[in-house]
Amino acid sequence: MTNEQIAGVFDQLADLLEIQGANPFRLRAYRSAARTIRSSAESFRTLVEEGADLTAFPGIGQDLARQITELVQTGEHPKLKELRQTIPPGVVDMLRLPGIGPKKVSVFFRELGLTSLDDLKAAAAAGKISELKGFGPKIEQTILENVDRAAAAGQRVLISVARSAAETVAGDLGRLEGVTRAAVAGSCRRRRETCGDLDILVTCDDSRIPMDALADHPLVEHVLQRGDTRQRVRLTSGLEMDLRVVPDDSWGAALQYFTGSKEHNVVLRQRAKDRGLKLNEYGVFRDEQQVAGSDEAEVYAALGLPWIPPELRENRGEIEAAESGHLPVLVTVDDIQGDLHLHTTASDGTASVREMAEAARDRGLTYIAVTDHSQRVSMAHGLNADRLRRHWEEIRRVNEQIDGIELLCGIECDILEDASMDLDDDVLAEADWVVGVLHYGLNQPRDQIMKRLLHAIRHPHVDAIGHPTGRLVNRRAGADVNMPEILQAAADFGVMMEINASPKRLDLDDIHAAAAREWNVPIVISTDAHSVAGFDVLPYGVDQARRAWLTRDDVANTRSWPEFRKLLKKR
Ligand code: DGT
Ligand code: CA
Ligand code: CA
Repeated sequence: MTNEQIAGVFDQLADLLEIQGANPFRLRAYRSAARTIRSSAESFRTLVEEGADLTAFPGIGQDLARQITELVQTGEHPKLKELRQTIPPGVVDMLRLPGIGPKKVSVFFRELGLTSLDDLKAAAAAGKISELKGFGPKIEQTILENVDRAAAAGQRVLISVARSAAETVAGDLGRLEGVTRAAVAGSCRRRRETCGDLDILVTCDDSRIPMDALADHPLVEHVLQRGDTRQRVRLTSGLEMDLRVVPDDSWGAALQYFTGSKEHNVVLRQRAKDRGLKLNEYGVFRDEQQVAGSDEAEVYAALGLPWIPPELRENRGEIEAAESGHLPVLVTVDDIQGDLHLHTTASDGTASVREMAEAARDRGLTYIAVTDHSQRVSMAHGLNADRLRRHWEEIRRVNEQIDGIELLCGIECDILEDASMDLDDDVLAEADWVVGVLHYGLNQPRDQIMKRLLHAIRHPHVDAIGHPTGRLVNRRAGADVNMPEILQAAADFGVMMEINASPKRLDLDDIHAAAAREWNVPIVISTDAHSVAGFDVLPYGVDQARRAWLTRDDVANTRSWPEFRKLLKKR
């Protein structure tokens, strides 16, 4: 069981208990445990197997520790199983509707006996919802408008897809006459690896201007809801977008509120209360008097805090760090000097060594390692020893001819299913840079996966582990890796860990990259470019590093080649 799966069980438990009307303290305990488990770099499965004391984690007491242990050992949670038998899965689906939480769902289920979105749709169409005590025609309307979509929904999109749509729309709205400001908020601004929907904010005296323009925007399929200051649309891609038109003097507060995360906002709002203030999307208020609101940094300042970068706003210690003046100075795209993972026509890339080198130089890089595939990846035309040595000669030749960038002879070498390397030691010894990777057998049992990774890390010529878990965002869970053990070995043997910047991979993820920092393992952010355009994914890797709290120092390829070189184990 992965941490995500364990956390998912406790989230479901909380939802079901809430529908059942359970004690709010118990719900909160389950949700907070889910959050702790999800944001831990240590595998709870391993901790249980090793008999570790789970109560050392915040929010996990004796009872939860026992539940986690049982869940890991048996793969089942008896209470969840029992709840699922009393509350049909279709009831839980109703939670996907906007504005419908567990309390309302519980009324639908218990008072009307509705057990699916279809039931709910029929009840709303028959006017039965607005007859319920405490429910009005507005809720009925919302249900009818959204129920079909909720039945189809649930998919999150990659940050690359989200950013491109959100920034296009925000840019276009920002150029409208009368619109003074436009920005992307929500998970997209926090640069989460996936987004559930997009959130856009604008300021304009006449809210009809941006709303009409959005309704007509080429990326928009149709308008789902329109109010005085809020509009929800569906893009042609299926992704949904919320537009909010906010007053000028609330701009900063709205940006803060709608950037989230919800967890970060909850803590901030409590902090405001503790200081006798009120914080909402309109500003910070003392009594009825606005003390901040037009500027986001002023909102934080009113709460006694410096501005916090959006990537950190997940309630993972950023408010405490801000309070004590220990916010990290996060790495930026401009800090990156070299790219240590890319392909050419020698294996499965589309550009030559020279074309890749020139493109890298145009983007301001001062060195690249050309790392084509090794022979095992036959589909990608992987290189055997002979072809690799000839390829390296070509790289050296181009390196002599070209100015302004240093080319390194590298290889992306497979770590085979039996834990041996795909090329002989004498070949690897000749490389300037070796990235060891798992491509095949990702479903092997943990012991074998660990044997492979540890063997590569201890190998005298391996410099870094590329896309360490092999996961694909939204598509494939990574190999079963005990990350702390890997990081300890990497620290001991002087091996770097990659953040693969491809938005499909982002591997290491934010949690694991943060752990690498704790273990003092240098991170290298690489594009894995297979074409000239492939270099453009670099910002996604840097954003992931920022979400992991990494500074320039933590990222090895912010150094010049001579400085970077000093970090390599074989020098
Ligand atoms: P997503 O869309 O699932 O990728 O994640 P977000 O973070 O974009 O969430 P979304 O779109 O539901 O809401 C945007 C932001 O609005 C969210 O990050 C924080 C704020 N927000 C939404 N609902 C609440 C709430 O109930 N309480 C608080 N404090 N903030 C909220
Ligand atoms: Ca969102
Ligand atoms: Ca939203």
